[in-house]
Amino acid sequence: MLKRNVWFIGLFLSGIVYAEDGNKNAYMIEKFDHNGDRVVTQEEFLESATQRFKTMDIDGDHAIEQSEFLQRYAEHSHPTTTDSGAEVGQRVFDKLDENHDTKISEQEYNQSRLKWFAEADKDNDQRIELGK
Ligand SMILES: [Ca+2]
Ligand SMILES: [Ca+2]
Ligand SMILES: [Ca+2]
Repeated sequence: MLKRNVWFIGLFLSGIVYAEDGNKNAYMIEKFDHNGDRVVTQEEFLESATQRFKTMDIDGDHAIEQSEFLQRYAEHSHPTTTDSGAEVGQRVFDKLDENHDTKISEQEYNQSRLKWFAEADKDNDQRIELGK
């Protein structure tokens, strides 16, 4: 369950909608393949991560503070009856803030992004293609 949430979080942060496991790669290609070769390289992926980070870093200090994160999260999340958006957002934030300094640094952010990349890159060739 946690793993599923974490994957959802990754999709949320990248601004794409939730996809079932089988369609992950298709969604990632649709979203991150900038040059249209149906392959997402690590560079293409991190480029998008950097853009996204800048969008979330409202005051431009190269860190996403809790308030910035929760503000963005509230704008995009759809709270359910069992979980308020703020609670979920807080959990996501804690997960991303690996050194617990109440900020998500660009490094922490990129690290988490690389985990998504690795998870989707099943044949481990640093490229995301359909089905591998
Ligand atoms: Ca490409
Ligand atoms: Ca900031
Ligand atoms: Ca941190």
